[in-house]
Amino acid sequence: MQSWKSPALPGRQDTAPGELRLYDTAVQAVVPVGPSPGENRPATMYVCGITPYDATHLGHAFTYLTFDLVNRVWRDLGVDVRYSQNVTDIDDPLLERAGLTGVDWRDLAANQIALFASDMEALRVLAPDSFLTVTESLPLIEDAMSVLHSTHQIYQIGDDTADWYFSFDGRPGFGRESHLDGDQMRASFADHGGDPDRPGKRHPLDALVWRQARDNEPWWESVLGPGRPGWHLECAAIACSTLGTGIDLQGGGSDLIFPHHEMCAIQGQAFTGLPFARAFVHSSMVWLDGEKMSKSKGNLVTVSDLLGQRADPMAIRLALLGHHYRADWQWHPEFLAQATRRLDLWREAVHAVTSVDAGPAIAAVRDLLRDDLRADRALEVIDAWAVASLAAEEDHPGARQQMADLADGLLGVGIA
Ligand code: 5CA
Ligand code: ZN
Repeated sequence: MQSWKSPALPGRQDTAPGELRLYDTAVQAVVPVGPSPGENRPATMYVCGITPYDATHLGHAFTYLTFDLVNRVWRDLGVDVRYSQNVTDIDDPLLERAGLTGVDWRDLAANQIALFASDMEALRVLAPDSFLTVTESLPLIEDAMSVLHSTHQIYQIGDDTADWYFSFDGRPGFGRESHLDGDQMRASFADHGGDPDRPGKRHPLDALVWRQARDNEPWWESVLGPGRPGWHLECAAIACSTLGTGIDLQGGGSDLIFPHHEMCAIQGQAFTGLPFARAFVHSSMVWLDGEKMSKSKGNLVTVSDLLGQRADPMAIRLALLGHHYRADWQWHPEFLAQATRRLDLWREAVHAVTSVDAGPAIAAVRDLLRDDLRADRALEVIDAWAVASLAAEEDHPGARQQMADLADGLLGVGIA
């Protein structure tokens, strides 16, 4: 699938060497993520993409902005980045929405993917290098499934639907990403589309890898007969085929910690024989009306709604970046009003005739972002520089351009 158009990055400035540190859900600590200084290899990042049945809401946008910062910090460190993102364009909620609205599921998906891409472009999110839909990826998913089949790691359950399941079988390493105990896993599995109580399964946590064709559902031919793939295997197969094994970062919102990312890791390891990811990073949930913002519940504010109300996309970006990626927070329209004032201040300062040295502020912003993406505090550093610049009596040579380039390149906020 064609992704969106990336904004141009300003020329990279010389920076102090360093590394990006993030909270790894598996390690339960802030640790270096990506190549270490002097290690000459690209960073690899897979971020779980949208299920395209409704418009991008601010929770999705917050998640993709979090990983956009990761991408930008790595590039600022001089690291090449390989970024892959999927689109779950065949899934139960998408088929249900298509059925309810009388729209062909393919048209619903295509329209929502186009809307997502235009939202990402407006928010100046760097486009992934690989942006594969599941329907485009069936051959590579089938390759992964064939390995699982020939190595007897999947089985067919004996009722007349004959779906295929990944055999959990108490695998070593399962649980190291999410740290949940058995009861918690079972509950979370049931809450996120799993079927722990389905009769005929060998273990409640066995996950569907191939759903045999049903009447009125799309299906494809495969080595396991006609049907469609299971969610976790899709992401594991797309990640491994686009980026290889041992990727630096598997990312998504915290609602994907279990079962999705635990299952991706165990299934990816099962068909490659190698560890799936070095780090698992999760963005917090954005709430609205006392609950997680979600398409299924309908409590959401969409990016396209705000753009339709003439919000400046850079103000939307700033409203989201003002929250650290690790603590859940609730959306309030006042965040957009505050961000609009902040954007006005920054614009005024970079277009003013006076300024103070940007060097210390730029170094502080870099340190804050490298140390667990403290974008919320980095924005305050730029506020202070802007206020001081507007009150200054002289113009510090180059400072206003340097600050505009930093905001653009590292934070993705175009203020020129
Ligand atoms: N297609 C799957 C991933 S393979 C999926 O979860 N799609 S989604 O459309 O439901 O979500 C897309 C991304 O947005 C996921 O990373 C999800 O964790 C994140 N997300 C969903 N709701 C929120 C929210 N309220 N706040 C923050 N991130 C969210
Ligand atoms: Zn995924």
